[in-house]
Amino acid sequence: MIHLNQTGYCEDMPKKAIITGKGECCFIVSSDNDIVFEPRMTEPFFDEASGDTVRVVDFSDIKKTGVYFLFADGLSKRFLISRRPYRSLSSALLKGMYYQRCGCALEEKHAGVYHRSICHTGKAALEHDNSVVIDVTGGWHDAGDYGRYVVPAAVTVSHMLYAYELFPKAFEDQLNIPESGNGVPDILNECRYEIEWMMKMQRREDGALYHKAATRFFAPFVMPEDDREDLLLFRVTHTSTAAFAASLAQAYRVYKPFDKMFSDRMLAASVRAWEWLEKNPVFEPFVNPPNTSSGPYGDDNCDDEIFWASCELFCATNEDRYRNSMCLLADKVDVSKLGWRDVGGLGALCCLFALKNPEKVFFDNISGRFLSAADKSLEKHQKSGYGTALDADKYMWGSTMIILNNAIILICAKLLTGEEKYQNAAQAQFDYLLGMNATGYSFVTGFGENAFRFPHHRPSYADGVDDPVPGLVSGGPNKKFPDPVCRKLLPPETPPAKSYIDHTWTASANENAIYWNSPAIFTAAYFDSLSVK
Ligand code: 9MR
Ligand code: ZN
Repeated sequence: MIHLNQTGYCEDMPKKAIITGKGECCFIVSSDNDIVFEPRMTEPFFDEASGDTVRVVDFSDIKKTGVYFLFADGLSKRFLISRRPYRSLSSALLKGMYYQRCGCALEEKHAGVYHRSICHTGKAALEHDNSVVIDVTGGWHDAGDYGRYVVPAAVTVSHMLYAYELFPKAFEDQLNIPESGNGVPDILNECRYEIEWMMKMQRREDGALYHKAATRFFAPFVMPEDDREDLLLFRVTHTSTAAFAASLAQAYRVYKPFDKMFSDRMLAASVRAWEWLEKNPVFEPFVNPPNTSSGPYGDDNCDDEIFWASCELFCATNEDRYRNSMCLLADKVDVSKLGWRDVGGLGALCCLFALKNPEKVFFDNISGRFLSAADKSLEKHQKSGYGTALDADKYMWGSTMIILNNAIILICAKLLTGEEKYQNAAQAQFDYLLGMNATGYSFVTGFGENAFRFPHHRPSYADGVDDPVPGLVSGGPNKKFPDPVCRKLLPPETPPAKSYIDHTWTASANENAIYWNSPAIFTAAYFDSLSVK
């Protein structure tokens, strides 16, 4: 088999593919037969996560743009080299967020064949006290389901805002979403749609955040507008209040040049959330109440969320109360985690890239620990046959997220140190997403010759359109919790990196989620920004 980046390679960047055969007759031909090239190839070596014996083929020396074919062992794969290969991918991943919008119709002029009517417009009643009824219209559907959850929402927005802050050149105002052309980059227009919803999830009386808005049970596989069950609101939580405080304080800084009033409103909301946390120090982890089944997003530790909020609020206000909390918690949290449960890495991004004049000792502490995490990812990358920075025993629900979050860490390590090795390792994670992985699938709908086609995504299933909604990222291989369909179709000895089938009924291996799209947006924006000269 030949596994490569099915979206393409950038003319002046490294280019690698993986082959699992003997590598006999391995050569590359351009489609016009102009170039015939014999690539370098490593000795075969064993890849634990996939059980494959692989060779890495390196054709970085080909720099001429065009269509090529890689031949090896009697097989061939087509690929592209171009000047700006990731521009449309980066846009599509962002547009993928637009397709997740709730509480508005997706009009044909923006959504094409994926247009649909307005959904989930009813008010939501508090699950344990139906005298509380509020309007929580808007935001993005979390994933293939229609729940809307504050913690993953905040994390997603933050990934996207950091992508914008660090690589503004990759973002334009022409995505063809309703706000396009308003003079604000569309990534900020899209995030604002989520932020406005998050602000509705803040309890008016005291600034705490309701954990989520969802129907009692996951909806059947119908279009969102046909999901007519009552909406419920779930109790306020510390994790959602802190993650909200953090992401809104970040958003305050990002939107300030575009809309001062909106920006001030976000800071005020963020401070109110923080003040609730101060007054309510007793942390109670969230569990789904009995007889409900939407995403739990439970978490038994809130230090990392509070650390993140302290960093962003300190950055926004320069006030001691946030600084003290930030310094107090810094050593208690893992500063390299960017997922929905562990968010210390988002606080680290704030310290490393946004804080003005951080104290040297503090900065060195965070950057030292951050870079040592990057080095661990780098080692994993070097050890892996496919170059994937993920240990064989870590292929679990949403493995793509861990891989892409490692790409973010590696990219940031490149930004901090200037060292190419980090960028090259990050690229292997990006190549993984786009097909250079043991399954041979590209994990972005609509991108690649062998892109996955059957996401566990209700609209893609129910809309009557053949192709899935484009620009969605799959959760990827999951050795740990395969759904019945995986257990039935995959032999038990299937290696972790191959524990995947492109099938609608595998929530644990083939769903999409907003916080899997967002690190892909970050990574694509970085690689795209390298080709904007
Ligand atoms: O991404 C979440 C994963 O880490 C958890 O193991 C899993 C089970 O709780 O839930 C995943 O999140 C899902 C959420 O609960 C509901 N919406 C879809 C999410 C992606 O599958
Ligand atoms: Zn909806």
